[in-house]
Amino acid sequence: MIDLYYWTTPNGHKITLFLEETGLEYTIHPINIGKGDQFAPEFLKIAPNNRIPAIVDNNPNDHGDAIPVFESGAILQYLAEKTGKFMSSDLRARIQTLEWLNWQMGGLGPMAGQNHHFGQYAPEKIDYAINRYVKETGRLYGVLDHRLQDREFIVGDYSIADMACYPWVVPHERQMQNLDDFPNLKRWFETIAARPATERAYAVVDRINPGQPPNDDEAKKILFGLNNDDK
Ligand SMILES: N[C@@H](CCC(=O)N[C@@H](CS)C(=O)NCC(=O)O)C(=O)O
Repeated sequence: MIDLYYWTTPNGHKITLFLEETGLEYTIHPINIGKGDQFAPEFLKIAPNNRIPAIVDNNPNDHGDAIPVFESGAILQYLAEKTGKFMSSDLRARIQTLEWLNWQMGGLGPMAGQNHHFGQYAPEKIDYAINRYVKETGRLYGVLDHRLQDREFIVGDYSIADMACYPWVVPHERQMQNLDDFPNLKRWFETIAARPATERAYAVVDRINPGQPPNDDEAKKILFGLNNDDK
């Protein structure tokens, strides 16, 4: 049984995508990041960076004590190695999967995250910052589009590299990107969206955070350390 510490955000979706694909048994522990649950001492013991997602694997393959894992890339790699699924054991395919997983973790995720921040949440609209992150998101979409020009998925069969990237392409409109500009990416995106496990993973949102309320002032204070003087 996996305990999943989760909220309904792109990094959270990565892990429900994996768990729904494999059918691993899991229990969701909602961590409402707009209400500050990520700072609870019990959660920080598992996830010292006060960010979701995190897991605890109560039945590790070595039959030892439960293993906590934080950072979505590490979680995907851990689960792929635990199950032997969604990451090839072939030397060359494995390193490519890890390359693209890390590309998402160090590039697409942070740049698209700043795109969301400056485009939607920042109290001040700073053109330089908005343009910088919209452009950088577009550049990264272009890199992925090029990678996908002669293959169905990022590396071989559907893998943790795809699961890491897909949730960050779901909000493409918010990121001011038009998928028609990236035809290979668009085809890949539609293929993954149609997988039954993807539908199940995204259906979790309605159960855990129905209506997905927008971040209100209180949530912004918690998430971004904003107070009234910053507005
Ligand atoms: N590199 C981390 C990033 C995790 C992350 O930024 N999570 C966000 C939600 S997508 C979060 O928990 N934010 C809470 C906060 O900013 O206090 C990962 O991939 O796990």
